[in-house]
Amino acid sequence: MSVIRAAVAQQYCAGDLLYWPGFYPQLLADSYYQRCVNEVNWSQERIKMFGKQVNIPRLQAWYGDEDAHYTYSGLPMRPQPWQNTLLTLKAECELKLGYQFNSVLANYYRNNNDSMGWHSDNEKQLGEQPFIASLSFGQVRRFCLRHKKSGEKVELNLQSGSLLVMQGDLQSNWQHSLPKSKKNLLGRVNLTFRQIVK
Ligand SMILES: O=C(O)CCC(=O)C(=O)O
Ligand SMILES: [Mn+2]
Repeated sequence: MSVIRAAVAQQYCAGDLLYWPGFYPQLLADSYYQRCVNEVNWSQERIKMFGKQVNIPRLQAWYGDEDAHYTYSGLPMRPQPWQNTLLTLKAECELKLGYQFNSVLANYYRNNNDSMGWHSDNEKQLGEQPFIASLSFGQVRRFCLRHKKSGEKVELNLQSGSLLVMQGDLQSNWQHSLPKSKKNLLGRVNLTFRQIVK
């Protein structure tokens, strides 16, 4: 059993993937969900696909320190200045993990048709071994991992109030995605705190 599969099976930390399903209790997670939906300055980004501009299937927002510039899926992102709820959540992750973040990519999946395709967060600006803390609030969604060489697949249901950490060689060896679902689903907010290396 790979380290990553062990981490998922045991639902605690092992290797490059660490997972705390109940990092926040449900009532607090519900309240953070509402606050993020209402307070984050969401936008509908567009990307070029097969020569045509299309909406990406979710809303997004990028917040961070002034100098934390980032390009994500070919989209140059200028950070918005930090907002209170995001700063609180960042501080709580930093305290738990003993690691500092200077930016966050916020994703709002409005329903089951919103998704994120297969990718690795392996942009140069994240350094050799990106350390990413991912908070989930709202609808439970399936998070999939696929090994780049062997094709091995691992899935976990990201709970509301959960904290997932991706670190070490995870981005070098694996891709991840958040697939659409056929079932009607409510909204989910995901925050991935990152450290942009200057
Ligand atoms: O929504 C998620 O859990 C994944 C988000 C993600 O992979 C990203 O922001 O790079
Ligand atoms: Mn990602």
